[in-house]
Formats: sequence, C-alpha cells, structure tokens
Amino acid sequence: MTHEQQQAYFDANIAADTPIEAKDWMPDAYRQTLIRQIGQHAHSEVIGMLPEANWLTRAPSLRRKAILLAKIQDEAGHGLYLYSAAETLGCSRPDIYEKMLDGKMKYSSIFNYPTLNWADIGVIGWLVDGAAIVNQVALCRTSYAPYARAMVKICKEESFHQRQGYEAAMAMANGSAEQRAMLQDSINRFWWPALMMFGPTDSDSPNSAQSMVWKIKRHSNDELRQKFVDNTVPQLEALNMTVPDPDLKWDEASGHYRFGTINWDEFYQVIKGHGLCNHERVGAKRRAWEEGSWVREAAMAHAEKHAVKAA
Ligand code: BYC
Repeated sequence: MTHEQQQAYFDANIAADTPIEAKDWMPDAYRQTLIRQIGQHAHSEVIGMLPEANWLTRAPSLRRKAILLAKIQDEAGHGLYLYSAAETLGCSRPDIYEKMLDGKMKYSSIFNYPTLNWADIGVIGWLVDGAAIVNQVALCRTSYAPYARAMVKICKEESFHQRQGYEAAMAMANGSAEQRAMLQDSINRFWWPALMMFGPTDSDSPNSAQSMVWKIKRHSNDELRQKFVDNTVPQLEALNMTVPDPDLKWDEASGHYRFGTINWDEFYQVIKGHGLCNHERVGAKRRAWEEGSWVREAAMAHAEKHAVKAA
C-alpha cells in the first residue's frame, strides 16, 4: 500500500471504531501521542504507590494494613500492564522510565501532594482513584486496543480502590469529632488537586483536539471533570462533609453542579516540577532504580545464558 492508502485505511478504521492493534500501520504522531500518554499513565501508577506507602507502617489495624498493601500492589500491577502496552508501540521501558526520572516525561500532578494524616489514605482511594476511574472508564474504549485492554482490568481494581476509600472515609465520618475534623482537613487538601487530575481546561489543552479525532480520548478534560464533580458531591454530602468551594452550587437547569475556578497557576507549577513533593517522589524512584540495577543486570544475564543454551 502507498502511504496515502495506509493513511486512508487507518482513518477509515478510526471512523468505524475498529480498534488499532500493535501490528497495524499508524501515523507516527498517533504512535508518539500514545507513548506520551500511556507512559505518563504508567509513571503515575508507580509514583502513586509512594504517598500511600508512607502510611503502611502506621495503618490503624491489621485489616486496614492488608487492604492498603493489596491496593499498593495493584498499582504496581497497573504500572506493569501500562509499560507493556507502551512497549507494543516500539518504545523501550528503561528509556521512558529514565525520561520520567530526568523530568522529561510527566506523571500525574496529584502525587506531588503529601499524605499528612490517616484520613488521606481513605480520601486518596475515594477521590483520587474515583477521579482516575471516571477518566479510565472512558479509556476502556480508546482506539488503541492494547491500551483499552489494559484499562478493563485496571478499572475493575480501581473500582475496589474507590469503594475501600469511601468505606474508610465513612468510618471516620461516623467516628469522633477529632476523626471527622481529620477527614474534613483531608478533603480540603485533596479536593482541588483531584479536579486538576483531569488536565487543563479544554480551551487550554493543546493535545485534546487531535486526541479526540483519533479517539484516543473519547471525552474532553472538562466533560470528565464535570462528571467527577456530579458523582462525588452527593457522596460527600452523605458523609455530612463540606466541599471546600464557596462557589459550588446545584444548577437545576443543566442538571450539573457548578464549581469555582481552579487554581491553574498551582497546577502548572506542580507539573513543571515545583510541587510540594516532586523532588521527594522522583528522588525515591531514582534511588530505587539505582539500587535495583544489580537485579536487572542479574535477570538479563540469566535470560542471556538460557538463550545461549537454547540455541
Ligand atoms: N498531571 O493537552 P493536555 C491512578 C499535562 S494514576 C500531570 O490536556 P492530554 C492512581 C499533559 O501530559 C492515574 N500532567 O494533555 C495511581 C500535557 O503535557 P505534555 C493517572 C498533566 O494528554 C496510584 C499537558 O499537561 N491517569 O489512578 O491530552 C494510586 C497538557 O494537557 C496533567 C492518567 O494518566 C496532570 N493531572 O490529557 C492511586 C490517565 N494533566 O505531555 C491512583 C491517562 C495534563 O504535552 N491520561 N497534564 O508535556 C490522560 O487521560 C491524559 O493524558 C490527561 C491529559 C487527561 C491526563
């Protein structure tokens, strides 16, 4: 096929909602956009283990500790599925991982905020995984099939994460005045950063238009953010907690909650590397990468030895 025929075939498949597989021809810009997004998504999963791991040794009961351990292990698994999906596009895992360590690839802004009290663990499950699910359910229908398949399993696990988070928050909401205050403090710190997870507002999102044409993204950043707010405000009210937004109000005419202005300066500072925990997070991953180099070398030597034997 000529280049024009390949492009026409690809465009027809996108128009017909026929998933694109790894071996199919695809425009280079589509491939690069996917490596960027899937890579960022994978990095977010593994960096996201750190704020939660901070509370593993201080979980208030064995039950809470076992749940938290399982959740953190799930996040490592999500990272593995996503790095594998990225590799099907021809990139190398160490290369994109090192780009993240060098600040050349991003990970989700949300993980640059500290976990200061136990309620943060419930609130991360509820709000952060809750925001992630809204975005990721849409990604189960993304046009690149290996990414869509990874998302199906990830969404099942995220759904458990969201519920365990809400259940932990509910226990605190039904607890002492001190526990309720701790929960409210956590909601106050995580509410706005959770809204920022959906990315810049549509008019300031440089990648959205093309990603929507390619059906990598099925909904815009603002659509998904609105869905999250509409889902979550009633959950918050059910706990008798307050949304830290004086402008939040129910709009009967549109059937949506209207919310105040997001602090976009803060968002851009965080994604440029100037958030509260950027240095700590990347530093921890860099140390683990360097200290684990002997494991990678031993595994590669083992694989090579077996390859020689087999030949
Ligand atoms: N944080 O043109 P835009 C989880 C960047 S982890 C940082 O709208 P796009 C969990 C964006 O990359 C869930 N950067 O971009 C894990 C772009 O920069 P570059 C993580 C952000 O890609 C452990 C620039 O801003 N989920 O659930 O069309 C424990 C302009 O943005 C952010 C995913 O990664 C951000 N929040 O749309 C617990 C979902 N937002 O790359 C939980 C997959 C934007 O041009 N990703 N940027 O330098 C996506 O759906 C899309 O990439 C986004 C952004 C909606 C995030």
